Amino acid sequence: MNTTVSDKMFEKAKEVIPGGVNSPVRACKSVGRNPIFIQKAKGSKVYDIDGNEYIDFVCSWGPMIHGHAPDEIIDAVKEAADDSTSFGAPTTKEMALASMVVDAVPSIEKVRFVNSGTEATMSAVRLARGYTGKDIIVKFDGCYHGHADSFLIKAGSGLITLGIPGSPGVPDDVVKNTISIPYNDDEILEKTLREKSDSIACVIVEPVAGNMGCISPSKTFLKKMRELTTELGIVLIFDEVITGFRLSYGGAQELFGIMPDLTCLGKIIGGGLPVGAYGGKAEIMDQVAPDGPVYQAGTLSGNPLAMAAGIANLRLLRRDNFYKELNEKAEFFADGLAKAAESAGVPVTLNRVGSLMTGFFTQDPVTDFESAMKSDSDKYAVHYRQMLEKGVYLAPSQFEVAFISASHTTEELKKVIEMTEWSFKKLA
Ligand code: HOZ
Repeated sequence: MNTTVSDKMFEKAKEVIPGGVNSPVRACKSVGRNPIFIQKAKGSKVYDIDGNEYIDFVCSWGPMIHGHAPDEIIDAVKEAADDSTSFGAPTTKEMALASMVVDAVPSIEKVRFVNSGTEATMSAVRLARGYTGKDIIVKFDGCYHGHADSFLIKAGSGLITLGIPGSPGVPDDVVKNTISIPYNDDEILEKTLREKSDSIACVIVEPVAGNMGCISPSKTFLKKMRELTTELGIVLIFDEVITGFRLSYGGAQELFGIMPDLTCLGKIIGGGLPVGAYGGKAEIMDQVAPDGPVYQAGTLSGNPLAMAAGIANLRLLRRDNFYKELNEKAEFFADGLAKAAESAGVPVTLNRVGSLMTGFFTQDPVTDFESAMKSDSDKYAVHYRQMLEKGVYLAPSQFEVAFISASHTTEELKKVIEMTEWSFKKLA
């Protein structure tokens, strides 16, 4: 595989963009090679600027649940663009998408659109603080809620990938208001919430962790969290930026039957355009300006192209058996990968929830940040490079998830399982 043009472009990009990328994991540092520059994508395939073709398991980190460039979404965006790309004023499109979100997500009665997942979580936390009059937020080690100051403490995604514990530039005064505790530990959760309930505004959690690799919640974790937060007057926020409209049409909350007070969304609701949203109980959402005193605003919020793409994306999800078929495909793939590891004699723990999965290079169960960190990232790096050579585009980090889309065919998945076995055997 020749990536000479990508390599050249990366050198040029580094002259004008920090690290040559607009989001750190993309620089591929932890997998020991230069990133490939993508030219275009269709269905399950991405094509780089050297003309190489890859089967894509990054899927733009989640939004492309139907694969790349479905006609319905492209047509909707083109049609919307003909009417201009932004108004900074109310439109019927934003009302239509809001209604679809309210109908779909069980706990959301009202929703506000923003431009990214980061904006959604940042705004939801401000709202929780405004609503409760308390300051402290509780998060979980290895969960990632975007890059707002309050969340960059023992965070997942790029920070765990690059081994960064926090970030310079986040004032101590902000850090002191964030408590980060282990994922899936009911005891520490209870102790923390009971001890500090008078000052805790909210608990924010990824109901399935997707930024330290895929980690499912234990049977009791979310239930306990819901019971405690209700009892102690703490707002419960589900960050469903990854899981929303992915694990089911109503997200992880519908799958597990646990209702948060506020939900953050992004990725799929924008069909690949920049969108985030936060929503929840009307009683809390009515505190947002202009109805209430909690301020949040944005020129491009509810942008007509993004709304059009989101509407088209959600419509496609309502096809009969969509999630059943997607999850079956993912199960087939995960089983195949686990068998490939076994046959190659490489210790791999395969975590999967619906169409999200991660193969951790460790023989032990991965249930939290600490156990995720035990996986052999160097092995993952070699595996990543070997698979790329064979035309498989994986996330350039051990601590991200693989996304299965409706456009991945069983034939393709079989082929990738075979390549994985080949790669694992080389590793062994
Ligand atoms: N940090 C996000 C993935 N968990 C996005 C990475 C990117 O877009 O580069």
